[in-house]
Amino acid sequence: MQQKPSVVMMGLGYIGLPTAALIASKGLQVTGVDISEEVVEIINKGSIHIVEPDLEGLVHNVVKRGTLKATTKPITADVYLIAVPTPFKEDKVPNLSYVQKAIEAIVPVLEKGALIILESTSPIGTTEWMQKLVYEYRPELKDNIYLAYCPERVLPGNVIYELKTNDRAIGGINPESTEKAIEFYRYFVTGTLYETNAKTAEMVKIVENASRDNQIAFANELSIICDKVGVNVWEMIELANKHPRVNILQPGTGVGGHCIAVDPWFIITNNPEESKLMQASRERNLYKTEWVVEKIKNEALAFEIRHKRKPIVAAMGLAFKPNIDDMRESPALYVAEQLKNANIDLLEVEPNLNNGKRNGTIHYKDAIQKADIIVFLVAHKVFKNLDIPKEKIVLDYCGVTKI
Ligand code: SAJ
Repeated sequence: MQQKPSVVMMGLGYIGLPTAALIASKGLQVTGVDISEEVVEIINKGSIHIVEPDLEGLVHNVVKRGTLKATTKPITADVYLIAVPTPFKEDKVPNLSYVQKAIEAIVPVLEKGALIILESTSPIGTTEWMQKLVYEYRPELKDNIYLAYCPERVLPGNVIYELKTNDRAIGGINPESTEKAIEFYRYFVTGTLYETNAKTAEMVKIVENASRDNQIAFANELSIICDKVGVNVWEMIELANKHPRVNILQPGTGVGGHCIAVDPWFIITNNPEESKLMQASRERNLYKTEWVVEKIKNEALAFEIRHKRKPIVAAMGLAFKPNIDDMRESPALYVAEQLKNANIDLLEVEPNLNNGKRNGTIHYKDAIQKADIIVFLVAHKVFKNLDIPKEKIVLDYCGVTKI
């Protein structure tokens, strides 16, 4: 029987850690590498530093079994996976320095026949750039190592399940690399593995998120038009979606998280003339959040004029999307901050937060009692079917109270 390949995972964050743990659970020997000593220490104790359902138990098991070990330096392995951040600077230019550092850490221990796979969202051409970088440091390895790009496409909150079951697009710098990478993913993915080339796979990842951004922008634009003409946007979309070929997404407070609001820039920055629609979608979604802030401020002002006192406003939900506690790039959090900056008396509610993650948040039932204006910013499950006294003003920007 063929021996299972040894694996090094560079980056133990939201994608790297679950992927490393899943691979280790299939009996492959995985060395997880992270620049943070603290993260390494936490993982080696069988614990985790991020919030993701089912992850802690999985990490605990594979660490105990000895198939996952965390460290700050890579060792020689058959397969190197790179899942490090590719953040943006202010000017929206992707920052490949973490990928570069990962490659520089790997090259001294690389051996002939190794396979390097990049999973981080990256500009088109990054895998070829990685290849050049490796050969610059180790010219003798030219044509003797394999490189491929295979984007993750898992949904935060459902990562473990989707890592196993999602189909994947896998693109090598040559057909041999693609074939090697596909063989590797077969160890832990049950979804279909589609062969392509590196550039296509890189673009697929960005386009998936850009496409969702575009579709949400359409829904958000509809919500602004509906508000002006006096139509209930939620009812209207529900009815339009009864058409067999129409599937409009849901409008909201804006687009948050670290993927959809960011990834379109990976294309826009290098192709500004050709990506006008993507830019417009991005701008539309950003504008939606500002529009929500203005609507709430206007309502508060109207209340003050009517009642000769400032209202108390409840911000219901701070996370970037329903039923999670993640507040990164959250439009709801942005709205709350803007309202506070405008000296509005604000009660913050985020039922998914563990104690201590944000000071001053209160229970949603208390907020409903105390507030004059109740603003729904995130459609958390617990906000459905709440009993809200008739005299309260309700502003719903996420459809949780629906029709
Ligand atoms: N949103 C809306 N209306 C909708 C759907 C979403 O306003 O109808 C908002 C959400 O509230 C949130 C934002 O969009 O603020 C993004 O949420 P999401 O659930 O659409 O996506 P993410 O950011 O959690 O994960 C996305 C996923 N990509 C796609 O669905 C195309 C996921 O599969 C990717 O793996 C992930 O980005 C990533 O890492 O790139």
